[in-house]
Amino acid sequence: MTDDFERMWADLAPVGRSTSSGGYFRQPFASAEEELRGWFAEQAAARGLTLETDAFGNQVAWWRPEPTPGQVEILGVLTGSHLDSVLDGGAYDGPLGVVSALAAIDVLRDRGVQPSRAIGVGVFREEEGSRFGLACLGSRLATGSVAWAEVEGLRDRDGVALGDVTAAPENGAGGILADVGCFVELHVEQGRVLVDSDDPVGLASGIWPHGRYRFDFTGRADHAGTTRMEDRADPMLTYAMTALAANKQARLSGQRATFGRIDVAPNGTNAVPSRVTAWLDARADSDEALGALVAAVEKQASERAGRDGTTAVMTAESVSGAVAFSADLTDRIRSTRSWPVLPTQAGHDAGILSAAGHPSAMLFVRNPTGVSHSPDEHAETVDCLAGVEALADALMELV
Ligand code: HGY
Ligand code: MN
Ligand code: MN
Repeated sequence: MTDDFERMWADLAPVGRSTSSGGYFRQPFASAEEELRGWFAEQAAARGLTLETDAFGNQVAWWRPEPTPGQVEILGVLTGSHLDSVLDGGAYDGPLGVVSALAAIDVLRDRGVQPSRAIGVGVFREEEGSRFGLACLGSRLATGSVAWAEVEGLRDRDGVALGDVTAAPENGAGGILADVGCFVELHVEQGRVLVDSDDPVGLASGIWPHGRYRFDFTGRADHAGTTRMEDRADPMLTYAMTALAANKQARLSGQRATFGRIDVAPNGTNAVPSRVTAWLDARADSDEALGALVAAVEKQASERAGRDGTTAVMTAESVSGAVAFSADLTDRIRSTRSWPVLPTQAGHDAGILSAAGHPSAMLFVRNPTGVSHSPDEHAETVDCLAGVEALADALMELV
């Protein structure tokens, strides 16, 4: 199994990798991600799995057992994750779940397992929302959590509309998840709980509610030299004070707030900008706390704008409510090994499927750096292999 895992991992390592940072650029509907999806199709074919692909490009490769006469067919177990990355992302966030799922099927076959129900390996597209802004776009569409009409107009940074690069997937009875009974996603841990434990693997209790909010700060373009400070309407100042306020609010309330993306117009060195657009990523340990955090930041942005003679408008672009994973499914997996259970502040397709009514659970693999959404994200091969065994044990328990 080790060779198998390492060979697949070596296949993926160079795809979409930056030669300068060592990070990954695997945005959906672009060449690196398309190459990965082609690789997945080859791996599925090599295992005799039946590959289904919806119009959006979500993929599920099925291992369907021979039907037993008279046996009532039960919905399948889905595993897998995503292959797209954030900008300059790590190697493990997403792909580890896909490679581990394929390796786990190999382990089950080595063990001579004849599953009583189908096992699917899923690859959801645009999980990161790094191109079109909405997190878990592929799984939201596949579950019908969002309608195509709501998203086909989403545009990337170059102004390309989603509807111009792909089509609407079916969902419901004709969709790619029609045969899915439950979902077990394996993912690299994005945090440092396991690194301090003796366990290479953990289980997720749930996902914090989180969202992405666009702030449009509008001011008045002017000369950087000839305009007196008191005569300015500078949106960069309003943005800067808002970023400080968000950081303070989150620290004081024990939540998370990040401004990681900003766009300035006209972005000149010797001009007061006319507009600053900035995106807040906010996360909190309850829906109420998230609402309170975002409302406080919005209020302080407006107040600051009033003082600066600018305007500040906030638009929610992507919101995911609190997720509590299936206790039954998690307990059944824990019956194979009493892995520690930990919360996560990172969003996942398993959260979308759970919210859409598919019982879901997550396995985490130890990340010694605890770092993610960065080239520094890491997992030791020995821990990855422990993750494959844990996933194989979980699938055996479920099929
Ligand atoms: O942003 C997230 O939480 C996830 O990594 N997509
Ligand atoms: Mn991920
Ligand atoms: Mn991620």
